[in-house]
Amino acid sequence: MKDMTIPRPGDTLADAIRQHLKFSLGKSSDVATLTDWRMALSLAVRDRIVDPWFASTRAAYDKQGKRVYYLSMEFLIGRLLEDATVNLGLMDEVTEFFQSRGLDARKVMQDEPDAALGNGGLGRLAACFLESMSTVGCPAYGYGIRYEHGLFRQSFDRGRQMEGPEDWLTEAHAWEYERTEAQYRIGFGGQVKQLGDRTVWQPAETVLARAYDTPMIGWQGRWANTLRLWSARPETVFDLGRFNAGDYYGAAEPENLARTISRVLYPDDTTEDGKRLRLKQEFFFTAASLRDILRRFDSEYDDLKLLPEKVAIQLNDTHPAIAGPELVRLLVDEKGMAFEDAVTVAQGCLGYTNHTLLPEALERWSVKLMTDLLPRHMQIIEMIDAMHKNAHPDRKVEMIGGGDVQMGPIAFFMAHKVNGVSALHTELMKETVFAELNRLHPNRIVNETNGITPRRWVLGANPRLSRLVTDAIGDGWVDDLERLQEIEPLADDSSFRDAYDAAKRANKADLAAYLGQRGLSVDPDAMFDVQIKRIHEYKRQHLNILQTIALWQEMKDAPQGNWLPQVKIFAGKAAPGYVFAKEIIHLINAVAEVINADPDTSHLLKVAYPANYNVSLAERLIPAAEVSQQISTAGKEASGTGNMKFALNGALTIGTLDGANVEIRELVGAENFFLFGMTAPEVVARREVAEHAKKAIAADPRLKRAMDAIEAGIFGERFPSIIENLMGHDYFCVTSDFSDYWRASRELEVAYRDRAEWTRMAILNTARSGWFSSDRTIRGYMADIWGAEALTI
Ligand code: F58
Repeated sequence: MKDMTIPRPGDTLADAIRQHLKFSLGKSSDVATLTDWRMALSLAVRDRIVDPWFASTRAAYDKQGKRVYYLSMEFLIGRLLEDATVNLGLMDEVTEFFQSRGLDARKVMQDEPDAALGNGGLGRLAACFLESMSTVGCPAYGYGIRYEHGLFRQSFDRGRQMEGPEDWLTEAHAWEYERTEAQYRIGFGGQVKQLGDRTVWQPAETVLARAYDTPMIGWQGRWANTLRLWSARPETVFDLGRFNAGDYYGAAEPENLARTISRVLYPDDTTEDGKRLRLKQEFFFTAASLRDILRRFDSEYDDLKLLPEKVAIQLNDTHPAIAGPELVRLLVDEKGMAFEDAVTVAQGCLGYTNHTLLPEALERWSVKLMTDLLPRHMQIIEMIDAMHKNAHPDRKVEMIGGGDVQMGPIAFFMAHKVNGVSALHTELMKETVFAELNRLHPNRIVNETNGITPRRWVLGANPRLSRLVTDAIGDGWVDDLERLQEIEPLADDSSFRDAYDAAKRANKADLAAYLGQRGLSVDPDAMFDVQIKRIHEYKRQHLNILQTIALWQEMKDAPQGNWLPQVKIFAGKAAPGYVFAKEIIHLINAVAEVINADPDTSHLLKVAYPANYNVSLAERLIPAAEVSQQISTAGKEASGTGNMKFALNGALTIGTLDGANVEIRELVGAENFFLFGMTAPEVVARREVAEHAKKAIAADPRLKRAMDAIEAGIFGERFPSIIENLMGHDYFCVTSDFSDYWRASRELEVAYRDRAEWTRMAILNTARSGWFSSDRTIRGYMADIWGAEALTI
């Protein structure tokens, strides 16, 4: 009879898993597949989130404090099961349950598909923030798009990147609750009419935004927030008239068109159609989120002037920047507020985070497209621009300029705080892209250096290191990461060092086995050197591979030399339309093929490029890394967050003074960091030197020889676009930084050979990187930008 009961959190987890297997999945344990077990476990864990989730929602209502709304086009969450299990402290129970059935709990958890609803750092930051907001008890909602297809699946065909669709939703998924009642009508196009003194937007086309909620549980189940993702659906599902007339395809057209909006993450925006769809996506989720926010506000308060006191809306980059004009539209056109008041209220609510200074990444939309798709918003943008010009007649900045609507300046003006994501980046924002706006609005720009959640990136991903730390200092570090400092004295304790080393060695063995299953055998005793991130010229994976070629050439000159065996690991995707980045991938794979097959050196040097980098692969690679490659052209990487994950997991950084590398180096100590390369101002100056690349190549015979080898076709093709770029304008100064990178790489090898000293440095990296917890970052946003208070249940 016991089997007949519905699983409740009061039951043991084992009972709940068994009951879900039977009643929710209709399977008996003798025929259950891995996916059945994973779903049964997920549902059992999910049940345990519901009570804290309800309690958090209730506590936020009772307190009547400020709620935070984090608007982001991307949430790169990866898998949720392990995170939830870790946060609820259920890992041991789960491991035991599956062990008794001859199953490996980690394998069960790895059956979950990654929710890859993001491109890279920006999306992953949003996911870390969701977890930290729950951990620190910040009442918050994440708002985004429920893409049917997340970031594409990467494979290689003769070394070249191929893209396939990622179908995370076609696999069983346990975490979301569809909210049929939370649905809004979102319009596009049409006309703006004046009805008496009221302005009315009459859209030509409308779609419905339907909410799907995923609870995000914090550490120890102390609080749970909601990630609310919008899915687009048609108003009329089906055109029966067309169907009856025999037009079967046509009958489904309205549905197809509507669903396109939430079909894929970041469609190619190099075509006019792509741009239109992207802007539609941005407005779609922003408008639905604002309506939802106002509905919640209206249910509690009746004075809209209170909005800034109760609502903080954070714009994750300019992707949701249409929130400014849309909020003003809602307040003026639908709530009857005066325009100036509406702007003030909106500014009081909005904050804007900038993630890049790269000019090509700053969003702008043609006036024509904006007018066509969002005619009322175009009028409001003109009014906002005029208001700003009135207040600052001498201003030298445009919200509408060169035929384009500039989303950066709009987001800046409509926000009461604008933040950069590392100290250096924030200073550069003030000096470059937002120099003029900073002059007009001093004190608006603040810095909030990025962070990462230690629950996923240390406790979950690196259980061996976590156990070691917890044995030494207790588990208080998990939500108070700066307590890692307490292990600092142990850096001088040889038995702790041995244990730390053994944990790293075991992580490396796991990774070696993983690479082995993918056809590449590597020696787990070699040095593991890792560069994982999106492939981009400014991140300079080509600098790394050039150095690898040069090293290989020297090894080949003297294979009997005292070389340090090493594995160079790369992983990352290139945007499908980014031809140069795809050439870099092709080059790395081509070099890997030749080097890995070279009998003279293959015991010394291997190059690995596992395909389809995602959050789950990062969780395997980072704990096994000994060297963290953070080698961007100074001034170009806004912050980086991978750099923090590596340092915490005891990899030593070789890097430039860029983004948060600067702060990492300050904290871990210059002597525990391998610095090289030009500073941001030196890069700017270097670009002014005539033929700087040619000069750099001529001055470094190793670099010349490596480039000659590529040109000579040693790696199959000759990669002319890369060679011409490097010999030509070399905007990212790969050639000029090469010599110093070579020097630092060799110094790093010398340091690595002294095992005790290296491990000491690695321990110091772990001990001193606690500041990079995203809990600290979130508390910074709460205090400096949101004015939100932490709550408990
Ligand atoms: C990244 N930006 C920054 N953008 O490059 C990185 O330095 C920073 O640490 C991180 O944000 C978090 O602040 C980033 O990931 C994107 O992925 C764009 C999203 C929209 C499409 C183009 C890429």
